[in-house]
Amino acid sequence: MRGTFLESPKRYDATYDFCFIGIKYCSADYLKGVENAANEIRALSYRYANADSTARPLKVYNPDDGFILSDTDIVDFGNVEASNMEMLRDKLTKISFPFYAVPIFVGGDHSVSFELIRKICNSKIYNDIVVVQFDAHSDYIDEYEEYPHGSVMNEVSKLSGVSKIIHFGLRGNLNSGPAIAHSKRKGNFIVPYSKIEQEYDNILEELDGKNVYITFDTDFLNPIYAPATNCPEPGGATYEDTLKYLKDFINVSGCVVGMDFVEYNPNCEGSVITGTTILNIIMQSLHYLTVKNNTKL
Ligand SMILES: [Mn+2]
Repeated sequence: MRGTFLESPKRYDATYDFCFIGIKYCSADYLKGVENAANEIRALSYRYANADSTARPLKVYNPDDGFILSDTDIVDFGNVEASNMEMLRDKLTKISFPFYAVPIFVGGDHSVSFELIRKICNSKIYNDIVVVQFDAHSDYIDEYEEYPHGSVMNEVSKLSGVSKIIHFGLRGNLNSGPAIAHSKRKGNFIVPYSKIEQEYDNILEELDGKNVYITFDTDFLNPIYAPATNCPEPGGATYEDTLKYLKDFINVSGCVVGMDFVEYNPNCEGSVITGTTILNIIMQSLHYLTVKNNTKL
């Protein structure tokens, strides 16, 4: 269907295993642009939809994995648009999807993840969720009212359904020492980018068999691959490393209960390269999730 993610059918048109949900929300004027991320990703995804007017199966192919989305049933729920947090919460409450469908939330600044994870927790289907935060920053400061995108993980950690946060890939001079120390005291797992290799087996052990929610901040990536984000930090992961981490984490988990992709700002320089990188990370994640589900059957 024209205008949707990978020309997917819209909600109610089909059965599905995954739902693409755009989050059209920005918590602060100086972050403006992030609310357009989902529509930009949809626009960039046309290139990967079938050129011969057949809607499915998708023929996206790469030399490493072969056809990556031929078994993937995804629908596009459109956008959840909100001008404040209460409205976002209210609109999210009204959305429902079957328990087996994995929501892929795209767009917004990082503040939205609190409402997204809260929604998953309130479904009562999952508890004891480990949140893996791909991010250069811990987002664990204590001032949710003033800096919602910088304190979102502090709020997430208070949700009763969340057992632990893994801050994965921290680096750079926009971090807060007291915030990281606070999170550590709370029993969360701090993984600086420089320690990923050293801590890798411990991370896999933490995720083994667990309910896992993945929140992906664009600035986890080296800004060479993804410059269009509000708080870029020099250094960071390559595209290939990122795929390896996602594949391993998805495979070792018991169940991935949801994913979000935030902090992509199409208004910033390098929008197309960033959007293309994020879009491909989403497609590859869908592939890893589909393979995992099919292996389980
Ligand atoms: Mn960040």
